[in-house]
Amino acid sequence: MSENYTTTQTGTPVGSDAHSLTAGENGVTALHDRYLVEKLAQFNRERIPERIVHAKGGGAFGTFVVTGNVSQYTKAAVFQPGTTTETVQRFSSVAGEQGSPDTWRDVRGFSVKFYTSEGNYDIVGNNTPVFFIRDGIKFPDFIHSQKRLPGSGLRDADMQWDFWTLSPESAHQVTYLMGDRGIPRSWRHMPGYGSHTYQWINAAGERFWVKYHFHAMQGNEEMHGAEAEAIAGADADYYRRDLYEAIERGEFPAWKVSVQVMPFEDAKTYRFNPFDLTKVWPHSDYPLIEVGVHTLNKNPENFFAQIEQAAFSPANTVPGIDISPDKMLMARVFSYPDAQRYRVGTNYNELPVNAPVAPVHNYSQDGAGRHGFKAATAPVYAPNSKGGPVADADRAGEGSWESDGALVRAAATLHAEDSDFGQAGTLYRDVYDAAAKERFLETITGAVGGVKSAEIRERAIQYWTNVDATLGAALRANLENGGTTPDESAEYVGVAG
Ligand code: HDE
Repeated sequence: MSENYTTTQTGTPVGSDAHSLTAGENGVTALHDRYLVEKLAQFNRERIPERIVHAKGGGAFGTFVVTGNVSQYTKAAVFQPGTTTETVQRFSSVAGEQGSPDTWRDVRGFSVKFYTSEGNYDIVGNNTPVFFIRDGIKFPDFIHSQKRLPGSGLRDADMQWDFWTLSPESAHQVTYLMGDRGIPRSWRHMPGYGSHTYQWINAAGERFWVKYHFHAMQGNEEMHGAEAEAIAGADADYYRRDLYEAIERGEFPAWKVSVQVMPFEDAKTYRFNPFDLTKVWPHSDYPLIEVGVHTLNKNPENFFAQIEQAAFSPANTVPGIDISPDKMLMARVFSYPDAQRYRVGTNYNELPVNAPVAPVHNYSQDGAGRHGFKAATAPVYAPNSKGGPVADADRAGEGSWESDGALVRAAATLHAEDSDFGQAGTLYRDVYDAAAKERFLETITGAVGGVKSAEIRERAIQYWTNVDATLGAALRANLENGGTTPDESAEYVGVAG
């Protein structure tokens, strides 16, 4: 008798994988055919809600090795000289649903979970150092404008550009998006950023502000318009396949991890608001400092269990690292665990891919899917006189900053050189070479050319003129000469209109 036999979910051997239980060969199906019922019911429940953003992605496991010495800035064990930490990383696109082509123009997610000895530390960033908005309250609106019209279910250039041109803080990130960074050659050939400003705390309790940079050691490479469109049609999983097959070949992609470090007190007077996610810190102000090397060297054994269920969160910090008063980051700290409780379940952190290597001591218990538990004699409340775990502020190493004033709803105070278009113009003029500028103009001509409303199109031309006057003039000329005139009758009046 073979030991390779089929069973029910509860381990009972089954009679057939090909025939339902019926009354005679041609008779009715028996409702008590428990294997048939179980198989169909299990099948109906194979999908969990996809991520509301970053739904399409892929990932792998890796190793982070500290190669620098940043112990003067942080006491976090993961960043101490000589430390090696196992990791899992997920790459993603932002707006596309599951099944959408990897090579559509988009920002790419770049998330790393470090299984550190002091708990899991997650850096959940993108392949661009900035973002479209600077206050999380606008995030659902932003994403709505990038996804689908409520009526037709179609994407809409008018929605996209209506939002962007009415949110000028988006200009820096849109300049990245419409540039070559918008379509990387692969996930292996793109940089990653923590994007936000974070706080590091050293062993003496001194605080610093930092920004993370991941530089692809295999180099940055991009693909452009026609090639990306052809691949999108031929292979929607191009990036996922590239990463998986490279690791299978033993071609392990690696990123050099560095930080920019700002002294705590500099934040108040720095020329840009250092907590404004639409801004970078010029490297001339705060140069890169080497931290380590992150290498991806193991493919997932099961994509759903280990990548689809992976839960990355900016809320996952460790002693010596904390968040900063960045309004986007503070909103994300709530949103990610909330999304993961909804998407994966209450006890998502018990899943192997999310479980820490560090011990878990607390008083949480029960909840759907719970399978870990403490000894029956362990107290389930604090404080207690039964030897239960006790919070230790020193060990926690939490960060802090001064925050005062009446509760208000207002934009952050501007720093000397804060503006919505300044750094976008610098990126376009000083970083994009002539060929990149040419490709950029072609891309925005196509994108803005898709806008039907004359009013929104005019705002888009003004938006790019604010980034760079020459660029704006060239865009206007292209649109007028290219014959893509707005359709007055198709004025986008929004859902309520
Ligand atoms: Fe996200 N984001 N985000 N985001 N984000 C999610 O979390 C959110 C933002 C990013 O591979 C969600 O578990 C808010 C910035 C990545 O699993 C959700 C705001 C940056 C991933 C969510 C932002 C990101 C997500 C969806 C505005 C780069 C995929 C499912 C305050 C610095 C992580 C989930 C993975 C996923 C919320 C803005 C990157 C909905 C509220 C800025 C890479 O919770």
